[in-house]
Amino acid sequence: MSAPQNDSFLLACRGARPARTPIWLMRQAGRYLPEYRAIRAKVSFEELCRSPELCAEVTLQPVDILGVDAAILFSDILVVLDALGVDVVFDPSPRIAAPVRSAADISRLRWGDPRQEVGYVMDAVRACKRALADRVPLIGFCGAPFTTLSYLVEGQTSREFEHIKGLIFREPALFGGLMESMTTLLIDYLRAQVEAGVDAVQIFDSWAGALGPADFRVHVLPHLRRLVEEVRGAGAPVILFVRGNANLLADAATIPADVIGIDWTIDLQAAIATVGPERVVQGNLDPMALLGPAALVERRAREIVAAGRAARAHIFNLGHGISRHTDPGIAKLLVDVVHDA
Ligand code: 1CP
Repeated sequence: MSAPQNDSFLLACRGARPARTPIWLMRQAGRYLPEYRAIRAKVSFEELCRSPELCAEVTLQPVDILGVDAAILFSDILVVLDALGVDVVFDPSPRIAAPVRSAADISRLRWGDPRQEVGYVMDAVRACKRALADRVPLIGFCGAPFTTLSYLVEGQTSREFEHIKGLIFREPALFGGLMESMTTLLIDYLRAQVEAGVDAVQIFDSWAGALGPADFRVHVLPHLRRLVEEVRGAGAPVILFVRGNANLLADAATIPADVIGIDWTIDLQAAIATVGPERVVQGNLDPMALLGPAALVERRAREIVAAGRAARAHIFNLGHGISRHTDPGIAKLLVDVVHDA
């Protein structure tokens, strides 16, 4: 496979400092773009995820409209649950009619081969690569084991995580077995994405912050470590994004991910001091800052680029997904400012 013409993102993943700071935005394809809404007016989210050509079209939208330095595959962290025989509907937030909470529920899960059960994701990867024609690299992704299981066990987005934390504290061995199986599935799933052509992968532990540091270390970290180590063996750089509790960062950084994602709840400078200046970092503008005026966006962006110079390399991103209330013009301004800084 030939190398992308714009390789600034991959250079930074590998620890080099390209001439311009590379930038992409978490959830960069989505509802804030009128072009995305136009496609969603015609097909449901579920149909979109299962249509490789439409996935490629929305994956490329932010590349064309904003000029970002990487594309991220259009999909969702929960489509992999197809491999378990679990139905998810998007309303637009995910809902699972039959959450998995007991040993009996767990024993009914199917653990199919993601290459077969979610083969449409790998078809979408190939369609994206064809459509990108090596303009920028393509990022694949999955939810981390804990975040993926939080939806499976809670049945929806949760505030308190009472069911999954109940499982951890009541039946730690049962939870550990479930994490083990989910980790194995996600290793296969990311390896299949790499084989289909993605140039890098990001693991989203969006809800790890629901746990305190001691529980994160015991119940989550060993599985995340195995996931990252085994996926790195497939040859693509791995970005690890653990969101929501800056106190987890020091532990997360003990995992040999190529890039450590930083959320917006910590100053980038402090995050770099925590993970060490030899690591590559990605982040970390508060996505809601994009709801402010252009001058504020420009000032904050320049501050983050300046702070990022203390790291071995820095990939600019938001500290979480872009808000659907974002003006695409402001998102474009952000990309231009980062490239110019
Ligand atoms: O079209 C629609 O209105 C559906 C909304 C939507 C979209 C656009 C959902 C449902 N998922 C997605 C796409 C998506 N999800 C992408 C690809 C787009 C891109 O990045 O350009 C990615 C990477 C995700 C990942 C994802 N889904 C995460 C991890 C990232 C994060 O935000 O922390 C999570 C937690 C989900 C679950 C999910 N799926 C959809 C929504 C609205 C959510 C979040 C709901 C919640 O907060 O629980």
